[in-house]
Amino acid sequence: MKICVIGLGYIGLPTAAMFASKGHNVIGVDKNEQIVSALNQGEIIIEEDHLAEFVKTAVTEGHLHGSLVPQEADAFIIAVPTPITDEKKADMHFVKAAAEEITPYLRKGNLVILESTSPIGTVDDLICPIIAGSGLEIGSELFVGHSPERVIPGKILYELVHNSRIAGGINQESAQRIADLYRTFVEGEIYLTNARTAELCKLAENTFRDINIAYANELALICEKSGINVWEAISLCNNHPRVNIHQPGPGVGGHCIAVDPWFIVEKQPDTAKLIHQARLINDNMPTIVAQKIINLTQGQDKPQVTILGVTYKPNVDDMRESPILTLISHLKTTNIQVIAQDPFAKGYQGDPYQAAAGSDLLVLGVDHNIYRDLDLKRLAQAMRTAKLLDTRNFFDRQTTAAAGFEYHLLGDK
Ligand code: SAJ
Repeated sequence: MKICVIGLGYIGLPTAAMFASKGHNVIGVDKNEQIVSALNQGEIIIEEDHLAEFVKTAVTEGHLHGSLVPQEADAFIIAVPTPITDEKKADMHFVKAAAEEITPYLRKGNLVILESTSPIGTVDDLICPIIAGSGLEIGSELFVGHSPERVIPGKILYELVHNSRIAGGINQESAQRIADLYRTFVEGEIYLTNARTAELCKLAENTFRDINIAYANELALICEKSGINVWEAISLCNNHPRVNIHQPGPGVGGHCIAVDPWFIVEKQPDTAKLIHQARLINDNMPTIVAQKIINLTQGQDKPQVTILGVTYKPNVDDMRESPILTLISHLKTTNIQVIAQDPFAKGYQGDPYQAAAGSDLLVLGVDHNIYRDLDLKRLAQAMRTAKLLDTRNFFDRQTTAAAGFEYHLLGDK
């Protein structure tokens, strides 16, 4: 089949390469000239394990091409960003533009699939009216639906193949055609449903995780006040066969979990109360950590703090919605001087020992595996006051104490 994938980001590009690897003729479309010209040379400008080699092979074998504009194809997959506005509303202008862009190229029998995470009703109320402009009858001449991506950054290629998938169509025929297309590379189950259910499921999965993390964060604050170590408590609770409490931390970041629950709240603010509250709890964590930092550096002349980790989660280079960036902007409104270091984050890749030199507090913000190699003694010696605030239960209290640190742990007395 000829497949046109609109949007070559963290989802569109791996998906395009995956279809190409199975022999389909894939056109990857993006407005960004840098992305398109890199792709046509078999290169990528984003970081994801094994993606560079995978894309290179697809391009070299002649199955994947980049283009600034769509072309006629059998199937069109829309994988453009759905960011959030300052008012916490889904910004759908990329999806709208993509639907408008493909409309002149649509032909009888085509399949149009929305992959971007979107509010309930996007396929029915936004996409279908636009592509109806092709003059083709929706449901019998044009098949349409939503098949949300559910891959986790860092393991995208593995999860694209092995995760189960939802194929939500505007009618049964559309759902079936979507399932048949993804079956080319999906080894997990593919479940058929309608488009609205598929839209809700994607949002509900990420919201489940957000609420669970908010619960862990609330427990962390409760435990601090009760003189209990929340990390030990959660680990003990999770021995129960039906309990799986997530981990607390300095907040929830990324372009999915910190964003998607708002797409539900936006449509039904009076009903989605728990979902809204979880968002507020998680969004408040950087403020809570900032207050701890202020308390731990109180009385210090010209306090300086070094933060290890800036990305939204460990072992990735993505800084979108990172709670650590929020923490840094909070601290910038105080008299505390902040130095941040992160081996993955562009602009923060300095030497960790130099970053810690002369500081009064070291804050572990992101639990990158590479921080396991840090020489804690050397870090403590470089600092003016060897205090450590661990927001991820990454370090061991005894080990840090032996290295000379006064150790403080989020969610502990
Ligand atoms: N986090 C915690 N505690 C935890 C787990 C995560 O504080 O116990 C924080 C992380 O540090 C990070 C944020 O949550 O700041 C989100 O990270 P994540 O690893 O939970 O999720 P994402 O955003 O990288 O990917 C999620 C995944 N959704 C689920 O696991 C339900 C992925 O499968 C989705 O495809 C992706 O969102 C997406 O694109 O929607």
